[in-house]
Amino acid sequence: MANPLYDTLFGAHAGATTPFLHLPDGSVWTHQDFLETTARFAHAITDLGLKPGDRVAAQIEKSPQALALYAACAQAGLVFLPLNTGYTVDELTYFIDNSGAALVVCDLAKKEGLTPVATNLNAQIETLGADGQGSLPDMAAKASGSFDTVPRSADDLAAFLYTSGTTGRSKGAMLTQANLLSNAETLVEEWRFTEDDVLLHALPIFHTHGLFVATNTVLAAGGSMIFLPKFDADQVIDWLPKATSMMGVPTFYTRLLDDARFTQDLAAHMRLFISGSAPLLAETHVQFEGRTGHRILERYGMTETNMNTSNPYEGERRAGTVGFPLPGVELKITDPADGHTLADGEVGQIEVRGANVFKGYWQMPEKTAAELREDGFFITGDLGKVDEDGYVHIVGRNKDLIISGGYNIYPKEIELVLDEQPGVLESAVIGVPHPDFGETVVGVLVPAAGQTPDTDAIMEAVKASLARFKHPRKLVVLDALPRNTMGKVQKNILRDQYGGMFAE
Ligand code: MCA
Ligand code: AMP
Repeated sequence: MANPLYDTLFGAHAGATTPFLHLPDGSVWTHQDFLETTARFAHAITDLGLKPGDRVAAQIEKSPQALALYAACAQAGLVFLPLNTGYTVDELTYFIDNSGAALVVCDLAKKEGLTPVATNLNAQIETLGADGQGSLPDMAAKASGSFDTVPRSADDLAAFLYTSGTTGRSKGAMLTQANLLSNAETLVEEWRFTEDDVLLHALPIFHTHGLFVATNTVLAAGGSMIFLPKFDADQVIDWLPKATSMMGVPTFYTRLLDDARFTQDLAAHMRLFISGSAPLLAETHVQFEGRTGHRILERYGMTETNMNTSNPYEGERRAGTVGFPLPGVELKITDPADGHTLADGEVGQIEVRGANVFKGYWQMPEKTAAELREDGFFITGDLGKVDEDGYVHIVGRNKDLIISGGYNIYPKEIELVLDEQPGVLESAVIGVPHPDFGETVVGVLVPAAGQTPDTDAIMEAVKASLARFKHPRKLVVLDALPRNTMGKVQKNILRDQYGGMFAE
């Protein structure tokens, strides 16, 4: 095949006049409409001089055109680098620099702030707004609706997704065509997606969940999506009767359960609700079944690996577990100390291997070597066990990570900002339970000798450098951080102390 990803997910639908995207205003894009826009974008980008393998960094609002930019990169053999729309210029500068992006696509409102960054880093800059308008679509409008697909092999890179690390420096996870395609094809089978499926899509499209798990799976099946700009309970409730399936983070489901309009009747037409990106409380699972008669199917994945495990489509979807390794994915539980494989029932680190596992971190060979073993097993940093029936349970994390509303937040990144603030000697950032987001961020500050940190000024400084979802929801000032005899900060003690802060 000339370009496996493009040909299978997109090209396969050439000429199809069946719906692909149902938009909130009631309009519909057919598969063919989408492919024409894709081809025009592919012309526009290559006319700018980009060559296969170049990176396209995109911080753009969700729209059909934004999705077409992803498809256009696949068609032109470019590496798509989607970025959270909440990232600040500081954060974006790192991604553009580290990836060596040749083109930055952003909203018009962000252009002024990003132009000096792009210029310094020798990247071109074009705009694409939430309404589908901008300089890139302007160029695309003049181009042909057909484009000669650039040949690629399954091992070529298709996307970079940045994921933070324990050191606070984000790493570009390099995902190949085969990584994305193998996972999409597996999920179609496992979750029984067909061309009759209408997926309610309310996730952002700059992460694995919304972009690959949701979109690629629907595309591989030839189905369609109700493409909402974001999760909004009113819109989801309006559209749910027209959908057959939905994917979401646990916050979607707890918010729906909090709404009296969300009833069994409303969900009667649905065949499948899927949850992932963060732990779904067993209590939510049970409540959801009581309300709708549906058992949520929980699955487990990572940016580096796409999806690893899933509860069964047929068979028991067991609350509090993430099901079984997907076909083609090997999973083992190992001892973090020496890597030896542990017996079923024992808790250790989760390692996975398969065609889904990424190629490594962009230009970070040491970090790649530390997490991706030579034999192909990837050390996820999650702690878990396999029970007597083969279900995988995630019981904790061997990495300092907070998951808030499905977004990953690495405390170190926030601590680095807090530590720099006037009057602060040091800081520790912890995740505490939150009724809406699952977990939320709390910053603990230790004042420098004789000083009183101005927490309002510190929050302002945090705003300037970090995306909103990473901001501490509370700052606490303490005389000293609890430490063990090795001098390591005991975050568990802080979590115990402040864990009830946001209790309902
Ligand atoms: C928005 N805010 C948040 C979050 N989202 N703060 C913390 N955590 C968040 N997740 C900010 C808003 O900017 C706002 O700031 C305030 O919090 C309240 O916003 P609200 O209106 O309640 O939020 P929202 O816009 O409704 O968004 C909540 C959300 C959204 C719908 C849960 O965060 C979301 O769509 N999450 C999905 C993330 C996702 O796709 N993760 C997949 C990663 P202010 O107070 O200033 O107004 S991929 C992954 O993890 C792996 C591969 C996997 O397994 O899938
Ligand atoms: P990310 O690095 O953003 O791709 O997030 C991946 C992390 O999200 C995993 O390493 C897990 O810690 C977490 N995760 C994803 N799905 C689940 C799930 N169903 N249950 C618990 N944690 C999950």
